[in-house]
Amino acid sequence: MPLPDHFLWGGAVAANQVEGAWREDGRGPAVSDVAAYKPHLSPTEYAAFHTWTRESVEKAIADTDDSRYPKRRGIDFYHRYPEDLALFAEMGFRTLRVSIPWTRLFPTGEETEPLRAGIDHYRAMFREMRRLGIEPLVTLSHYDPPLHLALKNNCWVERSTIELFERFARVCFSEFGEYVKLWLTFNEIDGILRHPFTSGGIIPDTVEGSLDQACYTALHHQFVAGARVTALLRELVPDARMGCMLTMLLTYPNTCRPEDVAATQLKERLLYLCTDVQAGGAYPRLALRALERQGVTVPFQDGDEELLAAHTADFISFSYYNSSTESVSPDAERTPGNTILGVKNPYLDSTEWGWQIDPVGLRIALISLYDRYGLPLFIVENGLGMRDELTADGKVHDPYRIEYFRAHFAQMIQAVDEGVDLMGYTSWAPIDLISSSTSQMSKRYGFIYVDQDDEGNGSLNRYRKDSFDWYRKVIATNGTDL
Ligand code: BGP
Repeated sequence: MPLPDHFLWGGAVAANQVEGAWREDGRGPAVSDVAAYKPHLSPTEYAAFHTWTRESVEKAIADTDDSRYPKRRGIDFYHRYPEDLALFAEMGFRTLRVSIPWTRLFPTGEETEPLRAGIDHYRAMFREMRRLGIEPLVTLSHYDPPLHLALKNNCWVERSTIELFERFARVCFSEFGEYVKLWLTFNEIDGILRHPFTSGGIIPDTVEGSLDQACYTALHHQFVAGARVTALLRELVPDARMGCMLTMLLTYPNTCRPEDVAATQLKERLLYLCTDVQAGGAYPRLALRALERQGVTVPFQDGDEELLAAHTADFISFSYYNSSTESVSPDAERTPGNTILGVKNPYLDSTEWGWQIDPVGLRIALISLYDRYGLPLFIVENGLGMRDELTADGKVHDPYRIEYFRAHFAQMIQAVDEGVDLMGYTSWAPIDLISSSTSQMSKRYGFIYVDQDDEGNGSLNRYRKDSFDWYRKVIATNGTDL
């Protein structure tokens, strides 16, 4: 049996998509609080960064009609976490990935003292997870930089944000380190290049100079911050481990035309830029040259290179939802998918949101990453967003979801059998939540159904879907019975 006994099965959520209670216990506004649900926009249009302007952000924050901003209400996990954790424990979870919003501890990001209420809340939650035998896996930054810093100076574009973030991380490690031994720095750190506002607190129309330059500057600051908090974790919680986190956007050449292969290679080089820095400890020469050719300079300061080399990640985590296809031909048929426009792959089916389902791609991703870095891997997001139907007798029949996971698990197990060192797997998401890219509730991922619609109507009651029992069985048999 390839999966080790200690394999960490579980699920993953992000605070800004589940917690709600956005004004409670002194929490300050985060960029996620201004994400409105806009039914008339397609997912790709919605997620496109250019929809954020200073005017739209200020208008949204002044808008007191919370019903238009689903991430402000989430699924009320802030209050209902004991019930939800109990359901996860019932499925046999050995781990749960959550995030701690910076603004629950430092409302603007600039305070010198953290909020006690925030600390107490997460201490209680992590204690409860431990009591249930669930190992917390905690992301420090998951698409929720403080809105104050975004409006003040485009947050991560400013180098001084590094110290502020370090202050936040120090509180997290000293207050929660007793319970939390697995940490991640930035969720999908590469996301800042595709959606700079939600990822980096960058408001495009307020950026001086090119947006590309601002994004790579911010990314560099996140790399430096990541290395600094990794050093801090080693000092404060020596038995803990720090992971980096990448959006594993696997790309195939559309044809064997050499130009398609070359274009794919370039895409791949930029894809691995983040893990090369965070896990490998340095910017690769070819990627630096590619940036230079784009007119982008990395804002190195004295000591940065040594710091990045000294404090690399202990493991590599990643999200994997779909693959895309690269073509240089203008006639190739394009398909929308998670803000990335790729070319339609005729061998794969897509979801309603244009995400191409590719289980074999998961094996390819695992092998590529392990081959390149030789570090332990952790799949921290993978799942299927679909519309589900709650029947009158409180059931949700979701064979499509079981089929999706079954196919992905088979490939994952095969990769482990081929020699990949895989620490665990957390599904996105074990419970229905607000979609990151579209702010929809109706794009559902969970094994647990949450009674709430896109407008926020519903009892918020939780229901076990058919996939709930199936996943429980998979965990109980450590993947032998799919
Ligand atoms: C990842 C994010 C998650 C999550 C997931 C699904 O990019 O890290 O926060 O939401 O995508 O995306 P969506 O909610 O847009 O379907």
